[in-house]
Amino acid sequence: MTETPATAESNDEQEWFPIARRNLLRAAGASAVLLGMGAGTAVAQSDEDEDENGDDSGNGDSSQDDENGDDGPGPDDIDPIFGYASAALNPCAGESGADCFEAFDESVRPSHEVELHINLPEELFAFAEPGILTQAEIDEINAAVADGVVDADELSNPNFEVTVGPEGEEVTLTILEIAELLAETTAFHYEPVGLTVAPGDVVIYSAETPDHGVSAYHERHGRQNRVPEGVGPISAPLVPVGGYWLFRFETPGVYDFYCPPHQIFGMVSRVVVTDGDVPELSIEETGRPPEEMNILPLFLQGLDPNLPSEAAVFESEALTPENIVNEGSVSWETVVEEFRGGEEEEA
Ligand SMILES: [Cu+2]
Repeated sequence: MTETPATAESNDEQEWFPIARRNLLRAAGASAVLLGMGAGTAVAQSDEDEDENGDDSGNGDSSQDDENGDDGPGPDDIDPIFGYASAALNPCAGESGADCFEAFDESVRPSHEVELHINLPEELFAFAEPGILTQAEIDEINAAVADGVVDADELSNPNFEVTVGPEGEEVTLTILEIAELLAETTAFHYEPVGLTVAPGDVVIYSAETPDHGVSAYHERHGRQNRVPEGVGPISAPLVPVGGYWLFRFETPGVYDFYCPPHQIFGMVSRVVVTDGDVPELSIEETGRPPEEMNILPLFLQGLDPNLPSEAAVFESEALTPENIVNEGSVSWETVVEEFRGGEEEEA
């Protein structure tokens, strides 16, 4: 499923469209088959699956029998630490609707989705090369972008054109356009970044872009414990694009997660498991705390989209356990806007 405006995820769509499209088409076919069968006993199936009774839900290990994992998980397939990972068709990939959950066996059916995203406009990298922009231009662009809203009159020469690229493939943008691209950059994130679930609920994490994981802040990962007491060192493998990871939340409380490759860019998230009350956030000093710095500007040659660090994400008002419970889910956009607004007041 997806909920973000096309503009915010345009890079996702351009770069990953072929895969997302293929999954979408396959998912549509699979859903039609399942809906035709009716009943909640159906499991996610491949086109090749000849089972017309949809009764293989009782076979908990069916997915392990198929090297493509296309039969999907069955009962007991979600490990309390490692969840259930699949490189196979994700019925909830891309633009699928909420009925994608129906493709899963009832025993493991998710009731929430979190998407793993990268929104880094490709054009930006061409301009984020040494010697393309002067330090004065970079400083001015960063200042204009800091609050997330770029006005032409914040720039001394907004229509000045900058050209990059090899002969015949040049790209030209104005200073204003570069600033606008930077402001649209929301980089590496979970969507939603804050989520409330009930004990026993299954969450599906959908890899819309590559190289993401989901790991709990846990002492056995060398970090502060930021999960309820007794909860283990939860972690997903790197989830391949178009694939998914399922996790069942049982113990009430607040769970903080990071994406191992992208935590340094602020890619973290919080899940609150509750029957209705607002649980306390518990932090034990068992290891490293979340980083206070977002290093994305280092990768963009000083261009700074002003995004929160992992520590700043967790400190945001939008991600207090109380707000997450009140809202049900909190979008990354909300956290980014709060952070950029806060920076503006300080300036
Ligand atoms: Cu990531």
